[in-house]
Amino acid sequence: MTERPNRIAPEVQLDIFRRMALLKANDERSRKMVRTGRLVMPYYSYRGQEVIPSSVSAALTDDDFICTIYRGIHDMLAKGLPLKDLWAELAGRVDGTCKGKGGPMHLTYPKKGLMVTTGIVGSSMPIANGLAWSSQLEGDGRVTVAYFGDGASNIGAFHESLNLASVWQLPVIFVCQNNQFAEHTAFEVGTSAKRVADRGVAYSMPAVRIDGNDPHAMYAAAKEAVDRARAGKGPTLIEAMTFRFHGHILGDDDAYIPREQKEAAIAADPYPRFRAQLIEDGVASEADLAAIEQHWEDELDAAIEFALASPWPEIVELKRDVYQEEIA
Ligand SMILES: Cc1ncc(C[n+]2csc(CCOP(=O)(O)OP(=O)(O)O)c2C)c(N)n1
Repeated sequence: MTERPNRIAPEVQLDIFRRMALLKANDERSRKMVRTGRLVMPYYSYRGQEVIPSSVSAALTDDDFICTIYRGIHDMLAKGLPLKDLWAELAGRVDGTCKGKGGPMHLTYPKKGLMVTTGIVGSSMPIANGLAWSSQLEGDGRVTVAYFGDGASNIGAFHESLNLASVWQLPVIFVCQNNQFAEHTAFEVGTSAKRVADRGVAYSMPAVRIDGNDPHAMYAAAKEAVDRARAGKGPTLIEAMTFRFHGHILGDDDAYIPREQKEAAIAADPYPRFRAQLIEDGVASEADLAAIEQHWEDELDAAIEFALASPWPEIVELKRDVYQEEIA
C-alpha cells in the first residue's frame, strides 16, 4: 500500500467510498425511475456532490444529528437512511419514513439522527441550532450538522443562526455545499462575499473553504469541526466547493451553466477519481470496489421492489401525525 502524507486512514477511505457508491447509484436510479415514468416526484440531483456528506458522515456517530434541504437525499443516505424506507417515501407509500406523507423533500429518520429535510431555503440552520442547544443543555455530547447551499448563505436565517451559534458556543457545524449555482443564479452574481467562508469572521467563528470533492481534505475539515464541537468549543463554518452535474431540478435543461464550466466539472468527477486513487494506492482492488457497487445495485433493486409493493396510505392517514389529537 502506498503511504502518502495528508491521506486519511485506509479504512476511513474505504468507508467514504462505500457511502459515495451508494449515493451515486441511488442518484442514477432516481433519475432513471422518473425519466422512464415509473415514479413521479420532484427530484433535485446531487450528482457530483457525493464526497461532502460521505466524508462528514464518516466523522459522525449514529447519535449525531443532521438537518438538510430538498437536495439532501445524499446527506440522509450517507448517514444511514435505509434504502427501503427512502424509496417507500419517494413512492408515497405507508412504509416510507413519513408514511408516504413527506415525499422526497420532507424526509426524516430520527433513529439515525436525520431530523429534517426542508424546502425552505436556509431553514435547516435555525433548526440545527435548536437541536445543538438541546444537546448543550442535556450535556449528551451530540453534534449537529446543518447542510445548505451557497444561495442559502444570502438568507437572513444563515446570519441569525451563525450569530446565535457563536454567542452560545453551540455544538453545531454549518456545512455549505457550494455547488456554484442557486437555482439559475451563479454564485458570484448573487453573493457579495468572494467566499462563503469569509462570512465566518463576522460571527467570530472558525471558517474554512475546502475542496469538497477531495475526501481527504473534506474528512480532515469535518473531523476537526466535530472534535471542536464535541469538546464544547463551539461552531464551525465549512464551505465545501463542489459542482452539481445536472440542472437545479430534474427537467431543468441547465442552459444557464456555461458549457466549458460544466464539461470541466464533469471531467473532474470526484467519483472515478477517488475510485482510481484507492486502487492505485492499494487501499482496495478493482474487484473489491466493483463488489461494493454491485451490492448497492442489488439493494436498490430490492428497495424499489419493496416500495412499489407497499400499500398507499389510508385516507385517515392524511391527518394522523399532522395535528395534535387533544389539547390538555
Ligand atoms: C425561503 C425561500 N426562498 C426561495 C425559495 C426558492 N428556491 C428554491 S431552491 C432555491 C435555490 C437555493 O440555492 P442553494 O441554497 O445554493 O442550494 P442548491 O439548490 O444549489 O443546493 C431557491 C431560491 C425557497 N424554496 N425558499
